[in-house]
Amino acid sequence: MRKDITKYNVHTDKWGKLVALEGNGEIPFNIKRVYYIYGVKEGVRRGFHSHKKLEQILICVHGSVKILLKTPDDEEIVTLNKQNEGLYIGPNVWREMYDFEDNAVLLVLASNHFKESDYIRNYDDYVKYYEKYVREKKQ
Ligand code: T46
Repeated sequence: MRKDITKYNVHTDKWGKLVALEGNGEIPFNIKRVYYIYGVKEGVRRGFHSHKKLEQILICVHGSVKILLKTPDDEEIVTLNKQNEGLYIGPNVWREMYDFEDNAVLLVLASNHFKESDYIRNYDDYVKYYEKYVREKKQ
């Protein structure tokens, strides 16, 4: 695993700054859903799941947040704190979001609609799923 961060073009003029993102353009999939997370209290950790198919781009449009990305082989922590940086998270990666700065807003662009059946919310189940369906494809 390696940080998969893209820096987006910022249109700056005397009136301020604007970032434009298009599905199958800056965003490497067709965007079917947008959601955002905010109002997260100090010390709260969210996530604790992986997705079987879903692809997402996470952008911290205000403040900062840390993202732990984990597979059975690898682990890394990414700090998101720039409005023009997007973190791609593909399928079968365990994620946890924490250290939300006060007033942080985490915007997420997703490749599909909300489907609880795409989530694996237990770490042991995730490892079993990974060993069964993911590892052999990587070899
Ligand atoms: C992810 C990380 C980065 C919906 O009804 N529709 C939605 O589109 C979403 C995303 C959530 N929900 C409901 C499901 C739960 O009752 O909102 C509640 C909170 O969702 P969850 O506990 O899954 O939130 P996080 O912050 O743990 O995870 C979310 C996304 O669910 C997940 O896909 O990758 O943000």
